[in-house]
Amino acid sequence: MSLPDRRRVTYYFDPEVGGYTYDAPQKGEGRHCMKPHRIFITHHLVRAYNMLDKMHVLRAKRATPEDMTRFHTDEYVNFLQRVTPETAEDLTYKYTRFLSADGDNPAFEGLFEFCSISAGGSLAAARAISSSAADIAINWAGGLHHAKKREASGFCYINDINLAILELLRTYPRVLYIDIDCHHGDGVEEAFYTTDRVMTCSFHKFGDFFPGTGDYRDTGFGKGKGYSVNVPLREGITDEAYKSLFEPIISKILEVFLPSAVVLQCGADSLAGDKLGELNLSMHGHAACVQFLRKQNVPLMLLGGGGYTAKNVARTWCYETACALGIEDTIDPMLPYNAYFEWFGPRYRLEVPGTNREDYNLRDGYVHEIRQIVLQQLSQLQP
Ligand code: ZLM
Ligand code: CA
Ligand code: ZN
Repeated sequence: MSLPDRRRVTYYFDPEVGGYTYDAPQKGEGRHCMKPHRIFITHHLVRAYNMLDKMHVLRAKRATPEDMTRFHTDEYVNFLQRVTPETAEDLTYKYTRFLSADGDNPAFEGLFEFCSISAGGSLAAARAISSSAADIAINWAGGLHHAKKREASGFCYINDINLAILELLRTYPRVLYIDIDCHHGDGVEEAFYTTDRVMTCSFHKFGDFFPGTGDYRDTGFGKGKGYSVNVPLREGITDEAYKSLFEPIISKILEVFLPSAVVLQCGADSLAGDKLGELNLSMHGHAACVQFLRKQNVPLMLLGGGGYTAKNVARTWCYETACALGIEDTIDPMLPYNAYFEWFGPRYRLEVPGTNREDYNLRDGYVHEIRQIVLQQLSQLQP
């Protein structure tokens, strides 16, 4: 007889997170594709499925400037505290420092508060894990993997992931970071590029795609040689091909690295039909990564990240919350009524199907080739 498959799950949610928008009012441009509101919709679905009473639901303390300077510079954090849509140009010396002029990282209203909610949730999640209060800790407002020590990048300002990993390293000898966002997790890779205490592994679209880094030959430096793992993908990857990379590569990493905790960035722009992403995962293919890691019985943090077709992001993160709880098999594929019900027409289902677009990863044996290369690199780590 097997024991019930329960995990203590802590879920961080701040209702104010949905109120921020990345739109720079003074510029009068179109609407920014990063929409914090998707986290609010996710929460509505989680509630409508009655998951809130199956886990610890907490509103984390906001991260303070001092918390943020454990990774970022004082000068940069101080800038983020002071910048407003009106002062952005002056404070950045016409955007030559801290922010970029290209529209990816606008100085939106409430920017610092938004950062402190996102980072506060990930820090609290790390503490819940390292104090053993939770087996799985979730912060869908986190996962902002491009932010650098002294600079914003790719919709990310404060790197909540690096702050969380640094917190975990106070307790644990080794932390594994896995990134299934469609973009390369460059800010996390860079921060831990020279250490063997953090292994980073990113799966991402590569080749003429932001941020341009994440070649499989970039494996770390010095003591960190071999501890950065990159799985570059071509456009259109489907569930089956993704799983045939993810499972053997992560299994090998678990075997050679023996992490004491795992941080999974669940960027949902790797889903089919994403406005920015160019991959083709279904909701179930994406969630298979969560299910696979939950099975490993290692303390697990689940973070958000990208995801630009908001209703599919909400569906997927709601379903992944159910996976964390181990109740995904009991979830009704017909969505329960909720305040955003109309958004989910015409089918009103908890699903994101893949499409019939071509998977360029299946051309000339690419999936097999990249799997062999990465597994070969990992085998060199064995003592
Ligand atoms: N232009 N508005 C992923 C971060 C991806 C750099 C090319 C943008 C956009 C994009 C912003 C109007 C994560 C680049 C793109 C102007 C220079 C990117 C504002 C449309 C808009 O309409 C837009 C208000 C904007 C930005 C498209 N930017 C698409 N792709 C990437 C950054 C973040 O998912 O990994 C984690 C959260 N930036 O390609 C340009 C080179 C800026
Ligand atoms: Ca990635
Ligand atoms: Zn992304």
